[in-house]
Amino acid sequence: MTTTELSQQGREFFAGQFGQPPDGLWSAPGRVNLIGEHTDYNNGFVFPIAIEKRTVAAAGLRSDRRLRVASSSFPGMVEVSLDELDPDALQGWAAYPLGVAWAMAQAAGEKGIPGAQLAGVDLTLTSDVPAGAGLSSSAAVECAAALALNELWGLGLGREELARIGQLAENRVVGAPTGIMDQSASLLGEPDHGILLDCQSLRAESVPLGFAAAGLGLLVIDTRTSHSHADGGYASRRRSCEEGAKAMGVPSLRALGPGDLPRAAGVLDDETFRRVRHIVTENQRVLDTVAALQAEGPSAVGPFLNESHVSMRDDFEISTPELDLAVSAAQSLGALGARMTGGGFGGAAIALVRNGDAAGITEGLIREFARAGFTAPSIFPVSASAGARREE
Ligand code: GAF
Repeated sequence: MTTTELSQQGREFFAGQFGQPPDGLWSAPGRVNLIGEHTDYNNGFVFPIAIEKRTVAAAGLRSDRRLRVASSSFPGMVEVSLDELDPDALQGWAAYPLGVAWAMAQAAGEKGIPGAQLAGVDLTLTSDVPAGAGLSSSAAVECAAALALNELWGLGLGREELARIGQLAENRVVGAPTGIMDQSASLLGEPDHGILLDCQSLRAESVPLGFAAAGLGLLVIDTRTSHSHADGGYASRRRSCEEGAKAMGVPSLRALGPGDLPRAAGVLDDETFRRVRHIVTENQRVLDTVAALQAEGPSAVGPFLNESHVSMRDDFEISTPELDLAVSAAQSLGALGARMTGGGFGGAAIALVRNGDAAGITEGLIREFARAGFTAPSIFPVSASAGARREE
């Protein structure tokens, strides 16, 4: 769906819910991470892109203190007063936009704008980012809502602050202990560029990808096995990383390089060592990927994607049989590189392919999934697209 069509739907949905047009429309994209998985909360490096699938927030100021939110993907409207916004009481899909409103009110307070000065808002969400596919539908909602509220409330917060607000909503309100990558990708993305983000300094560099010019494209293979980062697997990986850093006497795993791994092998138990080795080698792979891209062009990144998958499968243990099949089948069908993307335990893989091979690889993947008795995957191309912005 084009953003114009999505905006049109958003405008109509808002009018249907609230009986008047919105004050504005803001959109934010989902993301695909090219490489750098679980490195963000270890203060490491990530290299995601924003994708063309987006969430549109249509919003309008009210004259009272009510917040009303509705989503075209879920039934019902959720209403709460700004005076009763309790981060522990928000649930379900509405926890994302209302969690952002709560985090935003905190940020306003820190800027010396008392929460009592903020007006109520009506807000609707319309999206074509598939939920649960590892494409960060949640960050798209958070960033679209954050952009809308930032402007309607006149807070003037910068993109780095908005990314932190989205992350805070997700950590504190939704209860998923995620890092800053997804919100940063959604807010900072640019067409045909990857975002090299240093999650320690939050310094972001837009790196030209040149996929299309090289005749290459990126396929998403959504295994349609869903995942949730509020479940135990993500949190337990995060805990292992923190324990590994503590045992190694460093503030975060970012402080370790490949040269520290022999010492880590002596200090850590086998499982923690493998978790740590994934983070340390993955940070290096992000930097190597960007260096190879810049020196040799996009077809040089394939081997790093493949290595990243092996590391996630064997060391970090966040892959699934469906993701492993998506990756191995894509590789044997001619992809230049493939890996699972996102938090893992389900969701999607990506494959870097020559455009002329995309149809054959897609057919072959569907065949292999059927042969394995898995649910048919949803396979579609994505390209690096614009970050969050006001549409109207
Ligand atoms: C999820 C999280 F939200 C991100 O912060 C990141 O940790 C990712 O999993 C794994 O790289 O998308």
